[in-house]
Order: sequence, then C-alpha cells, then structure tokens
Amino acid sequence: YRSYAQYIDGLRSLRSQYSNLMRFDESGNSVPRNKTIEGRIIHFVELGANLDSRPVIMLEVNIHAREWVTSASDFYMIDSLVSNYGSDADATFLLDNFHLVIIPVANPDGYEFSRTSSNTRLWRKNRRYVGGIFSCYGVDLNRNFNAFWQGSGYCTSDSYPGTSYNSEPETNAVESIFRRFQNNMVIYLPVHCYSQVLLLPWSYQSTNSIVNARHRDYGNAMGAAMKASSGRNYGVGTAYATIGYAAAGTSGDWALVEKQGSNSNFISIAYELRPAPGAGTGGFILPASDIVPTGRELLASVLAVAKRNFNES
Ligand code: 0X9
Ligand code: ZN
Repeated sequence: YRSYAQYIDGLRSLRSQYSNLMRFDESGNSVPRNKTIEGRIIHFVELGANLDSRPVIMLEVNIHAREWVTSASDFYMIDSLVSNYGSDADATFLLDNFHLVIIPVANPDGYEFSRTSSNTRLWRKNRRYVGGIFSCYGVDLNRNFNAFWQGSGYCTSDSYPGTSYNSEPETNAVESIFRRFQNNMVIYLPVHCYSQVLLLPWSYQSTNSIVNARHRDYGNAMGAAMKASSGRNYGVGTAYATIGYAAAGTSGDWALVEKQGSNSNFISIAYELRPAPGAGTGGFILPASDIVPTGRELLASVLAVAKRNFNES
C-alpha cells in the first residue's frame, strides 16, 4: 500500500508516459478550496482519448481513511487502462468513449494518519480538530455533504457529521470537482469497503425501496461483472437493505440531488468492496495480495456501467 505522495508521483509518471490519455491537475489551482486542513491538495486525474467530448464517469475514492484497498485497486485500474489502451479491446472502448474523472484519495490527511501506526490504522474521518470536552478530532466526510444532512451526534463518534454540511475542505473539493464536470456527467461512483455490496440510492432513507429501477439494472450489471471477474457475489440494494443502516449527508445522495433527483437519468452507486479474509474489524485490513483481484473487480464493473450507458445512448 502506497502513501498519498507515492500515488501522486505514480500518476505523474503515468501521465508523462501516456500524455495522450491522461490529464492531471498538478497544481490543484483549478479547484477552489481544495487544500486539506494539513495542507494537502485533493488532486484529481482525468482519463480518456477524447477528453471534453465524451460523457463523464466520476469516481471518488478513499474518502474514509482506513479503506486503503479502494485507492490501491483504483490505482491498479488507472494503470491497467492506460497501459492496455490500443491492445485490449475493453480498455480501448472505455478510453475512446468515456471521460473518467477520478479523485484517487479524497481524504489524504485521514489516509496518512491511518498509515502512521497500528493504533491509528482504523481511523475513518478527516483530521479536523473539533475540540469539546473530549478534545476530539475528525469529521466523517461521508456525512458532511448537503443532502439530507443530519446534525446529530458528538464528535467522539466515528460518523460525526460536522457542525454544518460542507464544513470541511475535502467536502468542498469533491463538490467543486464534481461541478466542474457535472454537465457531461452520467455516472458517479463513490468507492468504499468492506461489505461487498453495491449501494443504490437513497442512502439516507431507512427503506429498502430504491430511487428507480434503472439503478437496480446498473447495480446488477456491476455485480455480474464482478462475479465474472473473481467469482464473488456482490449484494445490490440500498444501504439500509444491505448493510443495515441508513446514512445521511453522503456524497452519493448529494450527487443525485445535484443532478435533479430521482427523475434524472443520472446514476449514483457506491461501492463497498470486498472485506479482508476473516472480516470483523479486520475487514478493512486486506493483505496486499487482495489489491490486484479487487482492482480487477473494480475495472470490470466500471466497464460494465460504461457499456450499459453506451448502449442506451
Ligand atoms: O457508512 C458509510 O458511509 C458507508 N459505509 S462504510 O463502511 N464504507 O463507511 C456507506 C454509506 C452509503 N454511501 C453512499 N451511498 N455514498
Ligand atoms: Zn467508507
């Protein structure tokens, strides 16, 4: 598993090799308010042979610090797409017909903190100093978006939503990058782990009913592609129906609201990638040998939604 700096260096070197297929926001200047509390830039990368003239699929990865396999498998996917373009039919199809926008690590402060020691390995939130009588740190960024936001809970909670929606720089950065590509965007995919499910909206409601049947079709197509890749069964449904709880203020719901709600053709589906063998609280701690097979699942499912979308239009 690489550091944030190593991922960014890796993207730079891929970009220098495949400059016809990649764009990378080196300075981060194009996105307002995109610096984290500890001063890191929330970078994004764009992939495609025909940037700016193709529908956008956006991936937001590793917004929860401890979910390391999400960024690792995403890096595998990026590397595999650009290096197989022109020789592999699927990679060529995807990069010829779509514009991928990827935030490779949406919570770099939290990610680096989770890498500092085994005591901090299961850190989830960002590194905001909140204070209070317990001098606590951290806002759950996937509760901080302006969609059905709920301002409940104390800052000791792992899912503390912040003092108001949008209070965090990372949330603002994700929103700014989204807005920049929003007009052409057809699919938004937040990437989490480890419940091995594909989460359909709405996330905030304690109900099993999904926003529309089209989401179910896309989720099923993703699950089938992942099954074909690894043999694993990914569940498909709302957060409440699959992992057993509703979550307000998530980026997935926010993206759908931004794109005009349930009548829109826009697709917003969140991944919960595979758990570590044995699961439990160790479900987040996957051996490095799981990175490539998880990356293959991710790639197969992104390809599946792209093909589905391409065939619709
Ligand atoms: O609780 C969460 O934020 C997510 N599960 S996790 O174990 N990765 O923390 C699921 C929330 C649903 N997310 C979206 N619909 N975007
Ligand atoms: Zn998560």
